[in-house]
Amino acid sequence: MLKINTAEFLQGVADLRQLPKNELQEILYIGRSNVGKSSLLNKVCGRKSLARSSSTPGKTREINYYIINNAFYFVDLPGYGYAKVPEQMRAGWKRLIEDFLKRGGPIALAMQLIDSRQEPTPLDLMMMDWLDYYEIPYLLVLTKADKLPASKLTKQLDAYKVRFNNQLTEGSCRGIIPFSIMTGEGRSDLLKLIAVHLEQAHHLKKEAV
Ligand SMILES: Nc1nc2c(ncn2[C@@H]2O[C@H](COP(=O)(O)OP(=O)(O)O)[C@@H](O)[C@H]2O)c(=O)[nH]1
Ligand SMILES: [Mg+2]
Repeated sequence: MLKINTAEFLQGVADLRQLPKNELQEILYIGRSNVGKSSLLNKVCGRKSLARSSSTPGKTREINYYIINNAFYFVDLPGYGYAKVPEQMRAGWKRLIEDFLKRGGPIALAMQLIDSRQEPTPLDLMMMDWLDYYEIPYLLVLTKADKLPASKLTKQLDAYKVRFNNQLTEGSCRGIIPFSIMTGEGRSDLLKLIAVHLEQAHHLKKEAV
């Protein structure tokens, strides 16, 4: 299992020309505002306030880079789906995210976060389509799992597995993981899967040389 020794905020990127010069493997975090992205990042890193939680949802439009163990990046993509965001800003978000995904950077794994109590939104589905299209391996992380009784969570997990069977078998979805910052559920699974995908990406890179 991956052990996180150091985790530091590196920089915000509002424009792809500002990407870090030092290219390292990336683990992406994606989801709508308020889905629990900052909370999950902090929990995974075992830190209280590494990821800055914005008081105005939808305002953080930058791609935030964190450097982990001085070896790879956690990349927090700007949250989406906040109703009050002007259309022009939304178009900017879409362009930034798609350009980012298709730049062919060393993305080892993406986490697509969805609230365990809810259905995926049209933007969640669009993101998953992009991840499949660009063949970026991803996990569906069902957040706030503590807010559902165990039986309902199991049902919801089964429903997601049925609904996204195609993505799981033919697309690039590598699993569906319930997660909670309250109980710690899902944390060790995520750390294991991050380690596996960093290792795989490392081997792929070696083969390409
Ligand atoms: N009960 C519970 N609340 C959570 C969990 N994860 C996040 N939250 C709460 O959901 C709200 C939004 O979380 P935040 O991490 O700021 O979401 P973000 O906008 O996606 O970064 C906050 O009030 C969190 O405390 C969880 O696993 N369980
Ligand atoms: Mg946040």
